[in-house]
Amino acid sequence: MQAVRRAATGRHVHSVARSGYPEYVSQRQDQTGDAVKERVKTEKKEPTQYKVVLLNDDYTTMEFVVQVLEGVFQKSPAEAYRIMMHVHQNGRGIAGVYPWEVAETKVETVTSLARHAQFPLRATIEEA
Ligand code: TYC
Repeated sequence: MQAVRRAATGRHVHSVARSGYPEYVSQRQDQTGDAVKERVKTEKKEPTQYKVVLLNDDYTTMEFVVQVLEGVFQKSPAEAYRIMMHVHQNGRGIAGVYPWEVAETKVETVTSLARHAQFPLRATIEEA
């Protein structure tokens, strides 16, 4: 019994029966002549990766956001500018995807840098 699993919650997992045919192939005959019924499992799995999402505001300078993206999220100057403009125009954007504890630390670092610079810049964590 094999299973093709995807990380994250509530997604379909297609298991493969002993016949070698995936169970989502409806009514295929296996080697003993038995029909294989359609069965699509939905498993709940804890995500292993988390998105750090940067939020737009009207006061943080574009330069500061670019500095944060370069310094905290290890983006190149061009990529940092691209992400900053995406957040500016769309209200939010992904700064990076990390394991939980790394994502948490990045958010704390952004919040701390922003507070010291007296900007309201915020970052949040979402399931990847
Ligand atoms: N909207 C800000 C400005 O016009 C720039 C900005 C971009 C702020 C991204 C926050 O996450 C942000 N100065």
